[in-house]
Amino acid sequence: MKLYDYILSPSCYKVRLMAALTGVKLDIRPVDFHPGAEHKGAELLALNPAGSIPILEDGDLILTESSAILVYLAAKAAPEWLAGASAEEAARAAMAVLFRPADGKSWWRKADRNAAAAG
Ligand SMILES: N[C@@H](CCC(=O)N[C@@H](CS)C(=O)NCC(=O)O)C(=O)O
Repeated sequence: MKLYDYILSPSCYKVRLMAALTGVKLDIRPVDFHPGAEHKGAELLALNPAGSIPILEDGDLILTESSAILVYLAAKAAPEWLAGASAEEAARAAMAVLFRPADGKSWWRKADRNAAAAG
């Protein structure tokens, strides 16, 4: 799987994190995000007209929303996660998987931090 990646991007970071957690080996394709704005160039706009990264390529499949990419990696690692899961199980799994680092880390990191602060 090829990840169009920028090292300082929180959206790319969470994809790299999920890949590491699920044991998926990524073929990293560095994007000259700054100063080159390569994500606004013809090659990457052809993959993602929204002009953002991350972009994940897996054969013919192109995924462009980081949360969708996390779902894809998690579902590949543990197909039972979605197939046959109850609404409650699916929601609990989504709570763990769908997070935005820019929001101040995932809910489980915040829960750990709050528990430590509470003693
Ligand atoms: N909703 C998108 C947002 C991704 C995003 O904002 N990526 C930033 C880098 S962290 C980007 O490419 N920004 C350029 C732009 O949106 O013009 C996702 O989650 O994948």
